[in-house]
Amino acid sequence: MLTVELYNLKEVLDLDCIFCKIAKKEIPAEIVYEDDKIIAFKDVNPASPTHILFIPKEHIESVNFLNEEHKHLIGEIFLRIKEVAKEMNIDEDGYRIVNNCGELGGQTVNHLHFHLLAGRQMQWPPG
Ligand code: DGP
Repeated sequence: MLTVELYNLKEVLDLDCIFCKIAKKEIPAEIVYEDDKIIAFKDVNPASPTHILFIPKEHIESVNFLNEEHKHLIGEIFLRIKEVAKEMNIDEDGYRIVNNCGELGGQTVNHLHFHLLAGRQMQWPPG
C-alpha cells in the first residue's frame, strides 16, 4: 500500500518535469549521449558555443536530494562528461562544468543537471 502511494507521488512529481519528458522522448532535444541511466542533450538557450546538459534519467530535483545510493550515478555522469568533451575536441582547450542548486544558485529546472560549457573564455566569478 505504502509502496503504491510513494510510486504515485513520484509520478506526480515527475509529471510536469521538462527534463523527464526529454529523457522519455516525449519532447524533442538534440541528444548527444544516452545510456540506460544518463542522457545528455544540447541546451535550448546556449550560453557558450558548446552547451550540453547531462542529466540522470531518474527524477532527482537537485544536489539537495542526493543520497548515498546516488554516488555511483554522479561519478558516471562526470566520466561521461569527460568522454563527450574528448569526442567533441573541447578537452584540450578546456571547459566548465556547472551545477546550479536552488533559487539563489540560479536553478530554473528542478531536475538535477550539469552544464558542460565550452568554446569561449570563461570568467570568474560567475554572475
Ligand atoms: P538551470 O538554470 O541550471 O536550471 O539550467 C536550465 C537549463 O535548461 C537552461 O540553460 C535552459 C535549459 N532548458 C530549459 N528548458 C529546456 C528544454 O525544453 N530543452 C532544452 N534542450 N533545454 C532546456
